[in-house]
Amino acid sequence: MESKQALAIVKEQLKDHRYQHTLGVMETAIELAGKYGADVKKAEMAAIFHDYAKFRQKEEMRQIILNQNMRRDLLIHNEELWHAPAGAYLVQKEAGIEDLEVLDAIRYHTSGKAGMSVLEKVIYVADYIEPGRRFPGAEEAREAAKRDLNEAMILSLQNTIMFLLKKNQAVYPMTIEAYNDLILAKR
Ligand code: DGI
Ligand code: FE
Ligand code: FE
Repeated sequence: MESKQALAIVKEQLKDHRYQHTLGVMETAIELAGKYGADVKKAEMAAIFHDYAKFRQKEEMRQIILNQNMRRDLLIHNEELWHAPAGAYLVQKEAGIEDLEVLDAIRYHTSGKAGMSVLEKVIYVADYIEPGRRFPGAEEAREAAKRDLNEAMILSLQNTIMFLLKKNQAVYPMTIEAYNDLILAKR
């Protein structure tokens, strides 16, 4: 699929602010993929579709998680996590994207996971540092991404985990596993 067609499909699913974020993720993901040796075309596609399900009804996403035999523990954790795995399913079903590497980059873009591929890391980090992101820690992760993709991953995960802890929220096990995996690999 051409990126122009992909963008037109996604634009219909998103509010304007979220579409602008998607354009930022696309631009950043293309840059990171070139720098760190991921497939640039796949990075572009995954970035365009990564938030495809962001505005779907909670109930629809809950049914997808149940019916597609996804991890049940998603349902007891923050609903913010659901649009990533539900999105991977819907992008395949509704937009006809069949590339498993692209679908997995969408699937894991919120939770992260242990043993992420370079493409998955590119999308995770691009989502965190795209130019529209202004939250504390974004600039630090942006600087790290210029030097080392894993360092940028670690900073993003640390910030997200600390953000959740400060709000007294649970942290999804796969997010902790992503963090531990990267930290332990440094030793
Ligand atoms: O969809 P976006 O807003 O672009 O970004 P995202 O897909 O990374 O969603 C991030 C939100 O998910 C962020 O506000 C934190 C929230 N969240 C809730 N529980 C968890 C979580 N994020 C992670 N990584 N792990 C959690 O357990
Ligand atoms: Fe997202
Ligand atoms: Fe996003």
